[in-house]
Amino acid sequence: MSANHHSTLFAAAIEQYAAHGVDVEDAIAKARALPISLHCWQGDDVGGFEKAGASLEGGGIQVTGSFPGKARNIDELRADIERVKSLIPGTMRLSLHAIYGDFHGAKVDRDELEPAHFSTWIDWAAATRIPLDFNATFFSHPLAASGLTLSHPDASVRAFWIEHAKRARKVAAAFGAAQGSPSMHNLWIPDGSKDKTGERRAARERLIAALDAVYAESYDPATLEDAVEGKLFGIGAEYFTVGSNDFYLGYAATRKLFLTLDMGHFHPTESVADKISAVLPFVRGILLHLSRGVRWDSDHVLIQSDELADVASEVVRCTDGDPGAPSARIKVALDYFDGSIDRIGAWAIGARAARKAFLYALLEPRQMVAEAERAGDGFARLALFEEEKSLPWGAVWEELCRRDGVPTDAEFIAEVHTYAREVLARRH
Ligand code: RNT
Ligand code: ZN
Repeated sequence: MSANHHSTLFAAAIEQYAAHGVDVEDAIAKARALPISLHCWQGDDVGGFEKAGASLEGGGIQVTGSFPGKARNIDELRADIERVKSLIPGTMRLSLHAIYGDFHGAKVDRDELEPAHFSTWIDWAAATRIPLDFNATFFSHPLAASGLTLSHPDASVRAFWIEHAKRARKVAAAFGAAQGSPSMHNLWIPDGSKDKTGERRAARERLIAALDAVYAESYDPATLEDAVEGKLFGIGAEYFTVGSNDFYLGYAATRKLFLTLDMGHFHPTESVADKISAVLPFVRGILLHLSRGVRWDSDHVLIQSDELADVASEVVRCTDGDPGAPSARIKVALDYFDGSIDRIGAWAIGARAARKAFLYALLEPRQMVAEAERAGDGFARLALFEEEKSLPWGAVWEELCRRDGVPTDAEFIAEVHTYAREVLARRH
């Protein structure tokens, strides 16, 4: 579309939204300011750079697909992340996993991790202005192969993973100190059982004790925040998941941590959007893992679904209309992986969908909806929710892309194809 044609449509959109009590410039500014933490693991199918000792056995993380061009080393992954960032408007962060350290080929076991293994990431983050978040890695390791880590009956196995998690928090705190904004450390463990177990209570008691050891040391919240992520089930752990959502809701509430809500970690008909206002009063904050479950926890590429739109609207409502305010107690991260299509394109489709969803939510005629609600006019309220869907938000999205110098939807596919041809095709 020509720039002229676009300006005409954008001007019309401003007017139409104003008639609905919505300030388009304000929505653009707030959508742009919301930090979205890009997950590093879409770039290499959750492989990481820890060669020796790695094992894909156990852990419930599964990536399917063997599309060519995946990042094979840290330089390629960083180049890919920078490319993806150039395809997304607005403020980005990056979520690293512990297995993505810069180990220079050395075997560094998980209980030996140091901030020094991430010093080149800290430099990269400063140079690219992408603040870092972090995740301890409790999968792809021989001591996770049994499917149990922090809740393992063997105290020495638990001790190994406790040490890993403590060190991961220290790495995250080093990120936070260097970047001047807290690094979010998220903890997810695969622990569970394929079949019936008499161990539910004992396993959960062991997990509580292990987590208490992990979080014993307190850090300045200006450098580190901690989140715990539950799950419904995993592949190979269909019957019992030690760290279920109920478990972590209680744990986060009593220990004043963030609770991670991953959109793929619930029964398919459960509404994650609904959980936000239910949980927020009781926990330190919420970390969202935006994802798309398809039948099971499949981590499909995020798209503009009703579920995502509902989550974004609830985030906007629960942050008083400013989800990116530093004081907002809801943080947004991405978590999906697909190795069956162009990985850069997959990454960017999801990140763009996330930004779109928040822009759309910020453009919602909230005042008019609230007025209809106060007046007890349920019909008008529902009609407004319907009307919202045909308001010209696409022109506002295009404007945001243009201002940030990233491809518009019409340019997006060609941009991804160019990188595939010029860069990815050379990786054999
Ligand atoms: C797994 C969790 C977890 C992981 C990442 C790689 O079910 O969702 O967040 O996807 O840490
Ligand atoms: Zn997740």
